[in-house]
Amino acid sequence: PKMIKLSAYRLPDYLIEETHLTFELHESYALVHARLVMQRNPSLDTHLPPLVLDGQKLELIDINLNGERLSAMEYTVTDKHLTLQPTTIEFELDTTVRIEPQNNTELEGLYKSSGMFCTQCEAEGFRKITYYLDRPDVMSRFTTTIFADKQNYPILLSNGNPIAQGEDDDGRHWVTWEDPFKKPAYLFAVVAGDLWCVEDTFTTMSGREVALRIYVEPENIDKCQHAMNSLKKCMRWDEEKYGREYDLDIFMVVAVNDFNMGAMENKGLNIFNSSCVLAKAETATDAAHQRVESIVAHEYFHNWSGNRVTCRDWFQLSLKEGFTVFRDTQFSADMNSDVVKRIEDVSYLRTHQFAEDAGPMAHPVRPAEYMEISNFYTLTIYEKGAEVVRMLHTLLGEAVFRQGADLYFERHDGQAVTCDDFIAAMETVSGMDLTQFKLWYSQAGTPRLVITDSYDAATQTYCLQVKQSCPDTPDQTDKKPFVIPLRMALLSQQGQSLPLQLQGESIAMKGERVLAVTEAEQSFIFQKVTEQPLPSLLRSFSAPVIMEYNYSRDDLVFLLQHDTDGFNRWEAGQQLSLQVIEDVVGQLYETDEPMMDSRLVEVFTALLAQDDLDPAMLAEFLSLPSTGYIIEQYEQADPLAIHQAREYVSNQLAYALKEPMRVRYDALRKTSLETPYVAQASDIARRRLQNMLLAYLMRTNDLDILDECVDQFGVADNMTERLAALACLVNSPFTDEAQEALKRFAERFSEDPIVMDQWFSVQAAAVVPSGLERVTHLLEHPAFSIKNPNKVRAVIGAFSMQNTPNFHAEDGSGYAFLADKVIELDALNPQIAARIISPLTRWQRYDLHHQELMLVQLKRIKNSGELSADLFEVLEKSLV
Ligand code: B3K
Ligand code: ZN
Repeated sequence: PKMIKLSAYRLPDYLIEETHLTFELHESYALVHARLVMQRNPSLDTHLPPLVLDGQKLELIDINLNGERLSAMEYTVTDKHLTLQPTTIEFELDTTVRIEPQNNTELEGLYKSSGMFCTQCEAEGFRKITYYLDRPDVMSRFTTTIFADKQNYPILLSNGNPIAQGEDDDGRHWVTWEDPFKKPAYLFAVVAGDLWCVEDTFTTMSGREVALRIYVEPENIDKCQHAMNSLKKCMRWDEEKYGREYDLDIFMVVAVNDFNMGAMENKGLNIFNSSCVLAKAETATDAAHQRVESIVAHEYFHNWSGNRVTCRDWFQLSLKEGFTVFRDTQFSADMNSDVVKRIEDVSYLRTHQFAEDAGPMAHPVRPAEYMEISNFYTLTIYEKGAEVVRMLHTLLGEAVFRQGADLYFERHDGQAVTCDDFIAAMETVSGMDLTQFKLWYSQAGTPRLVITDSYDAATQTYCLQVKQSCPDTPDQTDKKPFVIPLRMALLSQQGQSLPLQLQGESIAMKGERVLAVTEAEQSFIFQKVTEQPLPSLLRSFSAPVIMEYNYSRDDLVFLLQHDTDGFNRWEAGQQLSLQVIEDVVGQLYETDEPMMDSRLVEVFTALLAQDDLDPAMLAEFLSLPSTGYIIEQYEQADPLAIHQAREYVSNQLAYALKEPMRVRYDALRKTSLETPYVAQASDIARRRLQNMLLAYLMRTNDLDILDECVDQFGVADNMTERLAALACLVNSPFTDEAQEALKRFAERFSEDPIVMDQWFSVQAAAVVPSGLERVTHLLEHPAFSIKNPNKVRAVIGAFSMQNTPNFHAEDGSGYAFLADKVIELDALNPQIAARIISPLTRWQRYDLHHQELMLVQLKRIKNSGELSADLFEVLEKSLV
């Protein structure tokens, strides 16, 4: 496979004004007929170069140009292209191709999932359906007719509005859909199946009534209400927050079981991984409910940020993804708790995106090149991209940012544009020059901020010295300084925010402010600072950077209790816990009984005793940094020692805090028993704290608590409590109770694949001896299928991402297992293979012993035979 470069972008030679598609769906094949109304791109000269259409895995049956069948001499077909010579500026091209959706295991293009036909076209799947100019800057008006057996496929859907339908004598029927909006092929979709739907309506801000439909397999019809509620909420929110109104008369969501990602924003016909739509109390956890809410919103928001204004080319992917993730996080923050949402997002970013940015696949938010675009649907494009938009929001302020968004949508409605166009709109409304800010789009790697300070009591001046740098990443060295918004406050000894007046300013700002760090080294001098302050820095994580400031542990304890910024309270606690765990990592090489800094127990005790503390915040404060995050703090991590130290600290906390935790747990559990399940913030917070306390308490191996846990597992009316109790049992030494619970769970939910995914992953992630053996057994379970991405993620993904002691086993068996599965998967579904391999690609983060073991497996995969382009690119980059 060859590198595709941003610098090689050229306008398309031809445009497709209209696209008329006919699908004839049969059990063993499908015929796709395409009539394309085309023209030479009017922005270019009138000479007529060869027309090169994309097409893969297609069998060309018929081809006509302007109504005349082409002879074999008049076109050429390769495994990637169909080439022919137009003779007029405007022309019509008709093709008929034969494809085999039922044998499509890649789940890209047209494929079958649980008896239904569905499509996934982004990024380059449309070329597996028909010959086309499969690039986002070719936008066309689509009409689509689907023919299928009426009995098996009563529902036939595509984008836009249905305009005609009919029945044939042979038991087949058809429906024609017309999408009035021009769109790139990646937003095309068809669905055919035996589906039921939940219906509702939404009246838009201008008073138009929109029909809302969620289509699912009949057995899931009782699990759609939460998604429907979420949809109505996010439609209203987008009107209120961004002034964006929905534009078609119908909005459809379809749930499919076999899906490579979460969901897809096809115009008017979103297709979802069923795990991201279906949710009800008995089967879905609180986290799953929140995921449904945010993904429904994300896909809906794409209707403007992605569909009405789309990307010129795939290098601009973050234009729609970063912005849309930012929009969905704002929405979730508004629906739930903004601080908790920020904590969750930052934990995820720092554990996973920072790891990506420090590894061999590191790339800028706007990559300069790629081999396989599917590999670039990354944490960097999505999450770091959202952070970049968030920084703009911070620098411009809410009101100006909104003006910029309005201008962007207005200027570019109906166009395929670039990240520069987005920034240009923000420059116009703010009057700011964002040239330096744009380095966030072109420079990869996580910037470091090192901050020191000094206070001079005599002059009452306080100086913050800020240094920034960014490590080298593949193909990038000597990076220029970024624009880093540093939100900060200065706290008095009592924890009050001091007035902030920089030298040269005549008035002081109260509370907090945002400093714009723009240079490699920069000082900020505050005047009239009446006492030695304690700085609260990078509040709400105002930039995606690694910040170092040398707080003492007592400072951290103070900030955890008194900082006026909720996020920074949590952050102080994370720093403290991290230091305590790191101490233990060091000591474990010498002794089995390390000494743990008592301040952690003391401050946790104080927090537990504080009655007025929001349970959601308390739960966040009591969670130790994840093993993955701790690993990221080391140059060369010893994953087993880190796991052991984290376990040790957790156990120590559990024993030390057993009494207050038990009292609190009992009270919360009682409320849960008395309160019917509602997936709303306050109840979610209660259950989260309750489950966290249960997990700590179970560490004490107390039989009385075991009874409580078994009871919570058995009587809970919701999956949040049930699954948490199951996880506690499975991770405990009480194997009989665990086995019994697993058995009962499987009996009860065997018919529900999404619930069974949770049953699989709880076991795959269990940090108990012989974890690999258990996982190998799970693969043989009748409910497991390697062809289903959710199952692969639930078993193989959970094992390699969450099961530190077993995946990183000293003998390399965990790595060999993952390598075997990657090889097996690559032949079926390259996108999933290229994703699931990622823990091995992070080999440089580990100690030499683990590095060696990982490299052996990476090389074995590389030499295992013919690889997909997806996997090839990942290996090529990981093995340099
Ligand atoms: N845009 C899709 C992602 C498609 C990925 C294809 N490999 C989902 C989303 O971000 O909304
Ligand atoms: Zn998206």
